[in-house]
Amino acid sequence: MTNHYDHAQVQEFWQYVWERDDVYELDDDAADPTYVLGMFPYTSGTLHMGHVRNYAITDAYARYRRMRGDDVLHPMGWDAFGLPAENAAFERKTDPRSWTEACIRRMREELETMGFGYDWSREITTCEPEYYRWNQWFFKRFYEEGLVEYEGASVNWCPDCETVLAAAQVEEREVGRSESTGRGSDDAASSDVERVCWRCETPVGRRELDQWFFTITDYAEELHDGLEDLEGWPEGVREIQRNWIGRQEGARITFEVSEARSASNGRGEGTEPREHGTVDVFSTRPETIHGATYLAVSPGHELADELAESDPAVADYVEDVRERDPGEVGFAGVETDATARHPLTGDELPVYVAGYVLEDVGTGAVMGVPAHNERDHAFALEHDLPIEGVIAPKNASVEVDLAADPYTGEGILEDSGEYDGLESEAARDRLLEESASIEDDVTYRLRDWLISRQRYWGTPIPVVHCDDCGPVTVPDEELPIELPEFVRTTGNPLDAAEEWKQTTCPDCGGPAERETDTMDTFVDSSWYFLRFLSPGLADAPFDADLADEWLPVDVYVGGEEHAILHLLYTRFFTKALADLGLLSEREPIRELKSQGTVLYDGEKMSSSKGNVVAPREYGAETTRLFVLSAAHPEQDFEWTANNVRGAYDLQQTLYGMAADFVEAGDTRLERRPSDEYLAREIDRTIAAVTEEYERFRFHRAATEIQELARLLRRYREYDRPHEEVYRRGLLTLAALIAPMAPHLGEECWNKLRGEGLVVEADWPDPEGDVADYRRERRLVETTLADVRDIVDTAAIDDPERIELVVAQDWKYEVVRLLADLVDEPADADTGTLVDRVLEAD
Ligand code: ANZ
Ligand code: ZN
Repeated sequence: MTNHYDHAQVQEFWQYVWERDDVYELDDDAADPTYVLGMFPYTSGTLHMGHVRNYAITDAYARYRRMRGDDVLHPMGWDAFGLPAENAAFERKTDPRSWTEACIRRMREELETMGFGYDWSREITTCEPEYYRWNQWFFKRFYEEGLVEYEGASVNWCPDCETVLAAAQVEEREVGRSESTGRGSDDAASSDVERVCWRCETPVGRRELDQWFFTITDYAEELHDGLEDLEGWPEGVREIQRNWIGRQEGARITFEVSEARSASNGRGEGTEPREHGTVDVFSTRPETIHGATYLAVSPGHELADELAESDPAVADYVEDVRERDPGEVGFAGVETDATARHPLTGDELPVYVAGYVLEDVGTGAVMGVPAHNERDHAFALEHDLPIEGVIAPKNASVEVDLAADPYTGEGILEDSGEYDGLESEAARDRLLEESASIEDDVTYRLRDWLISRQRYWGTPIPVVHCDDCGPVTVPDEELPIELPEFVRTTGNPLDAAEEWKQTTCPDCGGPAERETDTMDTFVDSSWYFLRFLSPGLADAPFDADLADEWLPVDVYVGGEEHAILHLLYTRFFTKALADLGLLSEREPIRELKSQGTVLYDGEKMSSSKGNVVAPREYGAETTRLFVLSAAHPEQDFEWTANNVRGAYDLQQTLYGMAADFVEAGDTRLERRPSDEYLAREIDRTIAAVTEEYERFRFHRAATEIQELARLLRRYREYDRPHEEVYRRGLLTLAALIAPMAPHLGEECWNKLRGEGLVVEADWPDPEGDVADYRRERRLVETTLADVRDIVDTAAIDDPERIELVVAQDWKYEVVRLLADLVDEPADADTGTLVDRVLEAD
């Protein structure tokens, strides 16, 4: 075809028209818009293929919903705080704000070039005081609600980024044994993993610092149980969250502890036995209690603190462990002067302080059962503690050598007094019922959210430190606490901003210093979806009435790497805001789609790998169409020049067909069987594409559209097309492709109709009963396969079979194939055709 589609010009024109007509702007009085959101980009400088794919998906869906008649909220903003801006500023001798603003300008232009239909009137930028003041406001509300803690903690520290890292920002990396530090690690299993910073991959160390936390653990249960009902979320993401929250059912067992042995080992000062009250342990296997041969508390446990006061060995050990990486702690430990009374047997058990017992898991204390627990077994070997088996495998042929390995399975109790002979589960039930010292309990592995960052480019924490009053939050009227000017320095620039730092205490009026930590940027992204509702609101973070009507987000699309951090924090925020009475929803996102990776030569396409194919290289629309048609959104796919070309050709074809129809004008008016067939195929395609869009299967929608285009083309090549039927076919193609390729859709729509915008057009409706056509389609397919088979094998000596085929005479394709075979016009009478086919044999 001679009509060439000039994509650059077409794109520019329609983008201009959309903007002029504000077609993507949503009115505040929309009753219940469909909220479609792509995870907003971090302002790194340029869009990569992952962004393009992400936003092509949300855009196609948003456009589809708009054509279905929904009001659509499809906003965009900038996740603009964070360390890379600071690093870039440092390297380029600029400041984080200028750098970030330049990134935003560039990325916004790239998004506009792609023609994504955003309501830009709702654009938000997290590094603006109008935005981050609400982070500070939320911090204060959380503080008042008891959801904020300020605690000295041994924290993960990245020496390269010079900042604290949240647990979820520490990644484990396999290292070869030869590379291991060899610094006396006793733990063979863990010497193979190194804990590194998620951003710069520098090995992470420990530091003791006063830090701000959001107590997300208060919501552990709801965060866990709520996953069950998130039916619109991929099971993979739910499972990752479930594991991260780490719900464990078990029992809390109370031991009485006293310092009874101080006289005998000569380490303690006093000879009087000292009472230490009780220590609770958490166990998932309370029925092993008769096998407990010691009690161990973590170095951060209050009993360890108490004992350290009078016992230098304990003090030294506690100090030593604090400075170590958890992976290096191994099974070292120190025996204390204390003993614990076994709640059932009354035996006195030795009490250890041991680094393998984690401070914030369970109660921070364990009963050591070396016979049935891996870690306790390793500890017992190291410290020569007795190993007493109390669970025998049910299957007597299973060999158990407790000196070598623990038996960790369930089984039959032995050496457990009155519980002997019971199965594990029955024993658990009875113990819980009968022993006052054993209570049902659930623990979670989830840790509190450490939000303090010792960096400049983030939200200042709205607190001042007063010598007399301690940490005091800043009054609401003083918000936002804006960042001072950036200074180039190693460490935290806020520490160097003396003038900004010195202030007065809101409580006593005395001199005070501002908190110099800023908030983790995940605070910004935890609630940004709310700010889009009312981005300009000056006296509240969001409009509560709109939130009631417009939430939750109907569809949220982003990378699976956000399965924990962002998506968990967002859920936490929503629940906390609901409990503050600010929101009625308790879950932020109804349907979640995690999109797969775009690969290039088998590697992830990313700027750091230097293999990004610039979205512009093939024209924006080609890129969009390609990323959508290449694979299901959740699958990875390979970027190949060939397939990109395919997307480009499809545009040329569709445009060429529309232009040719308008220009050629060689249509006819009387209807033929082939027109009926085509009309049905148009209907069938509408129904099929609709269903594919509903399910986010854009790749299948594209295939259906392509097939209809092919059919229309053959129809056109074969005969003069029927004016009305053919026009409907072409308009249908324009409408169906428009969500994925809106510029092309507009151009074809405009050619065919001369007026109106396809973005504002109604989604096409089938004219007939589609259910039947689907069945017909299957029939046609088998029939066609038959005919091809006949043609291929020249097996045309079977008149009955041919007659069967041809009897369905509306099947234009069949008629045409047969006609081709015998060189007859396709509108020949089918009876004649059969005769001729048979004659030809
Ligand atoms: C006694 C026991 C006997 C346990 C037994 C297990 C098996 P897993 O094993 O991963 O499911 N635990 C409890 N608090 C801890 C802490 N703060 N630091 C380290 N370990 C801790 O986790 C459950 C088990 O982890 C608990 O059950 C406890 O050991 C240990 F045959 O108690 B168990
Ligand atoms: Zn004060």
